[in-house]
Amino acid sequence: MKTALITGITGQDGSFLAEFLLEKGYDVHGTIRRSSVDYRERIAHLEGHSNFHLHYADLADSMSILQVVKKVRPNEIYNLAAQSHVQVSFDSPEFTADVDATGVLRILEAVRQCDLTDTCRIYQASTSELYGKVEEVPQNEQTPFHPYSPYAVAKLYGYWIVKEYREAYRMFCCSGILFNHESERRGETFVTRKITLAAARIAQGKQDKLYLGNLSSLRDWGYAKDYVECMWLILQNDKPEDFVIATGEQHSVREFCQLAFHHVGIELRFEGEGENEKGIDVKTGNVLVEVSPDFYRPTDVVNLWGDPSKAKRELGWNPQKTTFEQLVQLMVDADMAKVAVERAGERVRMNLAEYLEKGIVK
Ligand code: G4F
Repeated sequence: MKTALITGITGQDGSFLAEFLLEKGYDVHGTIRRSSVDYRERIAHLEGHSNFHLHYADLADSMSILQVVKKVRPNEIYNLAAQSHVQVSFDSPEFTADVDATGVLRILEAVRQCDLTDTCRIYQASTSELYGKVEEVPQNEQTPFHPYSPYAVAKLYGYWIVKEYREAYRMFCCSGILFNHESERRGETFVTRKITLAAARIAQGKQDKLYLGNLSSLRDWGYAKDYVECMWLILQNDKPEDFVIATGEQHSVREFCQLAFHHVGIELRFEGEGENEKGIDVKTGNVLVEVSPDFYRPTDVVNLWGDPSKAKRELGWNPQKTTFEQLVQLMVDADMAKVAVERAGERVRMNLAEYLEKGIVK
């Protein structure tokens, strides 16, 4: 039985990867951070599984990383933990650098200090944000990097330190350069989830309007569940190499929005430009989407489009397993159900309050 250690196991990718590896028969260990608020929602269904174990550790704390690596002695480490929000990195650049840059070094050094360099393979969650102010479209493994946010600069260090340890110490460590990957488990402040949740709330009368930033930004959006398979394939390869993971298809934020609203039965027409652009309900004429400069970034990456040819050819990975249309549909369906459950809960609470007031129930 192989043993895997996943940092960031409570996140979207970590939870999908844990499920994937458990199905493959792995003993799965994950690191979590101490917090007074419960953030284990995505992995709650796995707790209690005999091959699933959690440990307290933090990428900002080298001793905690060293201890968990020493205890678990994993065959594979998937370093998915990060401060992953690009806009937040402008407000917390130092924290982002500590976790997303130095944190990678802490993992690599822990493996070295525990004498696991020959037996432990390491996957580093790298990002298409490295291409930033893009110098080529579409982007592949040879495209020059031009990071364009504190997040991307930190992740660039992570990319290069992995390459350095691979060459200096012959470690099997690789970066997956992942383009945007979304799902029903995506955090609610990333643009796709913000849109699908708002579309569901607007359709069910729980929200009036959605405010977004740059509607023209272009992304290559894939399904996170498909991407974790590729992370695993990268570590099963004969040689340690870096791979672009993307769908090879590009869409704008505006297009994502139109498709999401279409799935809840609302056709949107966009009118105007820049800050004055609006998404209007074709049937009612109501303005449902507006632009707010609050969501603009000091520097924004606007043209990401990945070329997954290498992963397709060398790993046999299928980048189009879930299409863009299917991705939007499954996210909207999940949020429609979530909002419906919330509304049902509200109705029960309201009825209960009324019954208590009238003395019908005590
Ligand atoms: O959904 P986003 O916040 O994702 P972003 O910045 O592309 O980063 C994500 O993908 C990267 C992979 O390429 C990861 F490395 C990273 O960790 C993260 O998972 O924004 C996508 C685009 C941006 O251009 C942003 O300016 O959407 C634009 N946008 C427009 N309105 C918005 C909004 N983004 C957010 N979060 N919120 C808005 O209201």
